[in-house]
Amino acid sequence: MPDVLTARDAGVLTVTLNRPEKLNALTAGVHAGLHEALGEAADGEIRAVVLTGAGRGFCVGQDLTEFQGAAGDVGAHLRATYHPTIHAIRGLDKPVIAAVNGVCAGAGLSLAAACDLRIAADSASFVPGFVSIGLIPDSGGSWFIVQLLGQARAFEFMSAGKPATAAEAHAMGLVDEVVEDAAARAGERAAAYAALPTRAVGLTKHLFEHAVTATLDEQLELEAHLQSQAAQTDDFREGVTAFLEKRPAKFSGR
Ligand code: T3D
Repeated sequence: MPDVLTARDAGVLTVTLNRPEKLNALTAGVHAGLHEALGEAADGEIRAVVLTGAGRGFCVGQDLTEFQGAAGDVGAHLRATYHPTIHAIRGLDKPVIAAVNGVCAGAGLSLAAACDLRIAADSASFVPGFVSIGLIPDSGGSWFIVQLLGQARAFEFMSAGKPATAAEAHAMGLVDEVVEDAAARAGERAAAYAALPTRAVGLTKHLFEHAVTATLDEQLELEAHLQSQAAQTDDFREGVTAFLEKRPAKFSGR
């Protein structure tokens, strides 16, 4: 079986990490599969993406058996494998929803945090991971988790190495929803996104990403620039026409 599976349902692409016996630990093979799947997600027919794990784990980060003996140049490994994955998720102009079906640790936590939304199963757990083996948060974890939790809480959570339950993760702002079946709920949320004006959703993602480091003037300029693009879409025309005709809009994603 491939290390990463993809399935299409209408405009939704579900990407499943598929090493259930190792709780979907990340190997070179998983990275390659993930890059291919995220490439497939760029297809214009896909309007929302769900990322999940097979079995009882979401993802437990780096496969530590690859670190047996000398770890080698870990920085180079991160640049070559993890960074392109994180950039692919953030650069995708459509929402990526993490369905955190089970344990989520180390770089698996970074992967979930890089997504636009996180839906957790009530049985899921969140394990900082890195510090427990003498490493620091990587794969964007030090950036996304600060964005989500704020600096003080992020430090407390990531430096203590203590796992959080799904309920605790929700209380601290790490996950958006806790439900019994994360994959089912993420599928519902993705289907709802797939019926929205996809270009506007994607441009909003880009705009908010930029806001993290921009000045007000830079942000005002980007809003004006991207609004010009949004106003050129079929979905903008449909949205206005539907409003004036007092009927529900039917968005095509174009
Ligand atoms: O350049 C770079 O790559 C650096 C990047 C580093 C980024 C990182 O991700 S560092 C952090 C790596 N992750 C961890 O430290 C988590 C390690 N795992 C655990 O602490 C525990 O497995 C969990 C708390 C997550 C879950 O515990 P439990 O009791 O539910 O399951 P288990 O029995 O420990 O694991 C089930 C199997 O998965 C087991 O295999 P086995 O013995 O049945 O054949 C276990 O060895 C395997 N597994 C779990 N995590 C990993 C793993 N195998 C390889 N690598 C793992 N990270």
